Amino acid sequence: MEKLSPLQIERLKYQPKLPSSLANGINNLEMAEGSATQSVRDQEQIKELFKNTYGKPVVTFNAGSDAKTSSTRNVGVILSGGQAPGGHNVIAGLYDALKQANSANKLYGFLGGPSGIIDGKYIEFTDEFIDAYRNTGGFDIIGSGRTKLETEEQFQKSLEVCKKLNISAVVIIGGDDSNTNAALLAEWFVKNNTGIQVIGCPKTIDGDLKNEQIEISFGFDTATKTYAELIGNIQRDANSAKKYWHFIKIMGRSASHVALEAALQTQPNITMISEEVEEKRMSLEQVVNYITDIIVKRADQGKNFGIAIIPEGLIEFIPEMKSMIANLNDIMASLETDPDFVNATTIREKFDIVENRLDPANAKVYASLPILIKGQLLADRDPHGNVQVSKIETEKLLIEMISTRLDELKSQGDYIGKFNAQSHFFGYEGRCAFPSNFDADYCYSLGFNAFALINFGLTGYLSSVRNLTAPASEWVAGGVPLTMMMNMEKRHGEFKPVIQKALVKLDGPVFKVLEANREDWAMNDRYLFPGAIQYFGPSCVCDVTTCTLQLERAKELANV
Ligand code: FBP
Repeated sequence: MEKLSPLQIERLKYQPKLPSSLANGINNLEMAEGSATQSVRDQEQIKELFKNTYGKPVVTFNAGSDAKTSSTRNVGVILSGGQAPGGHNVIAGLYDALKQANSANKLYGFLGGPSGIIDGKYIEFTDEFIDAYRNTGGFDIIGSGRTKLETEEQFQKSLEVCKKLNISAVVIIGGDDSNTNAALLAEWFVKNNTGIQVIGCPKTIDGDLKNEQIEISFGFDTATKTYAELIGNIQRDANSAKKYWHFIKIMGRSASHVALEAALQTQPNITMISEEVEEKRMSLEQVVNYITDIIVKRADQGKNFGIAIIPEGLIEFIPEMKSMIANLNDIMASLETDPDFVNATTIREKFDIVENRLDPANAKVYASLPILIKGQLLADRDPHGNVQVSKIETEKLLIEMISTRLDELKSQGDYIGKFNAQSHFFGYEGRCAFPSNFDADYCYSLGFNAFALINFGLTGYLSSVRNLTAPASEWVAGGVPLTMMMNMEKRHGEFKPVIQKALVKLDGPVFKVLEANREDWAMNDRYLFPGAIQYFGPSCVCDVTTCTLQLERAKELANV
C-alpha cells in the first residue's frame, strides 16, 4: 500500500461540512427561483449569442420535506486551468451527492482537462478511488489542462463522447475563462437538442471570479494563507538579519486580490496594487521612484531591510506597459509564423524585428527594458491569448531599476544606505496545498450543490454557495446563470463573450485597510506572522476565513 504522511492519514478522515439545506439530503431539496437576469454589460450582444440560455433566474435550494425519487444519471467532470486547493473535494462532493441521489448513477472524470472530453479520455470513479483523494490538495485525481473548448468540431466530439458514455450532464471546474467555455458548451448542447446539461464551479486562487452572487472562488483561502505563512517567515528573517530587502512577487494573473490579502495577513513595508497603479496612471519610473523613496527613508533610520510585495500582474497594469503588451499580443501570432523571426539566430535579432513591428511609442517602451524581460515578454501566450505573466520576472526588473536609481541618489549624496535585495516568486507553492478547513468545506459543498443543479434539470449555471462568513450549516446553496456574469471583451484581436473578471475595487473595504495603514507599515515594522495553516485545534485559528471575505461580507451585510 502507498505510504502516507501523518497529515495525509488524518485529513482523509475529515468530514467536510455542508449547508443544512444540502445536508438534509439531495432528494429532499426544494428550489426557489428569482426573477429573470441580465448580463453585467453588453446585454443585446450576449442575449443574441446565448439565445437558449440567456436570462434564466438565480436559484436557491431549501430543505424540503418530501423525499423525491431520482432517475439514473451519468455525469462527466472536468478540472480546467490552474490548480487550486480543494478541487478534489469538489469532485468528492459531486460524487457523494450523485450516489446519494441514486446508487446506480455514475461519475466519469475526463483526463487532462477539457481535452479529455474531446479525445474521449476518461476514468469512472469508484468509492475506493475517490476516498484516497478526500481533503487533499492538487488536481492529480484526473489532471487539468488549459485547452479552450470553443469550436464546433470540439463540441461535436464532446457530444459523441457523452453519447457513448450516456452522459447527461458535464461539470466544468474552472476560472473565468473555463466557465466562459462552460457557458458556450451549455448553449451549444441546448441549441442542438442534445439534452446534455453543463454546470460550472468557481475555481481559481486568483480570487477574481466573484461578483454579487459568488462571494469567492475556491482555493483563494488556502493559497493566500500559504503565501502569508511564507511572507511572515521571510519578515522574521529580514527583521533578524536586518540586511536584505525582499521583493516578493505573488501569483494572481491580473487582479491583485492575492497580493492584497497576503499583505493584510502580514503587514509588509510595501505592497503594490496593480489596479491603483493603473488608476493613477503611474509609469514604470514612478513605480520605481515610489519604492525607492521608502527604501531611502528607511535607510535614513538605519533600516536597510524590508519587504515589498509585488502582484504578478503589475507589469500589465502600468499603462505604458499595458499598451505595449496589448500591441505585442496582437503581433505575436504573425511573428510566430514569420520566417525572419522564426529563423533569427540571435535574441537581439528577434528584439529588432519586434521593435520594427510595434507602434513607435510601444517600440520605445519595449526597447527600454532589460534583455531578460524583453525575452520573457516573447514567451508563448496561453491558449486564451494572454501573456503568461507568471513567467515575467517583474520582481527582478524592479530590483535592477531601483538599484540603478539608488546608485544615482548615492552619487548625489541623497542616499546613505546599503541595498542588498533578494527576489522571490510565490505561486506554485500555494496552488496544491492541503485545502484549509474553509476550502475543504466550501469545495465539497460546491460539488454537492452542482449535482443538485443537475438534478433540477438546469444548464448554463454556476454552482453557488453564499453567506460564507457564517457557520457552514447557514451557507446558502443555489445557482447563478453563467450569462449573468458575461460581457464582450477583445481576445486575439476580436470581441468575444467572456465572464467579467473582478479586479480590486479601490473604493472597496479591503483596499481601504491597506490604504489607511501603509504609511505606518512602511516605516514602522508592524509585521504579522500568521504561521502555517492549522487543520486541527481551536476554531478561531482553524476555521477563520480571509480578511478579504470578512471585509467584503461585512460591507455587504451593512448595506442590506
Ligand atoms: P486559473 O485562472 O486557471 O485558475 O489559473 C491561475 C494561475 O495560477 C495564475 O495565478 C497564474 O498566472 C497562472 O495560473 C499560471 O499558469 P500555469 O499554471 O499555466 O503556469
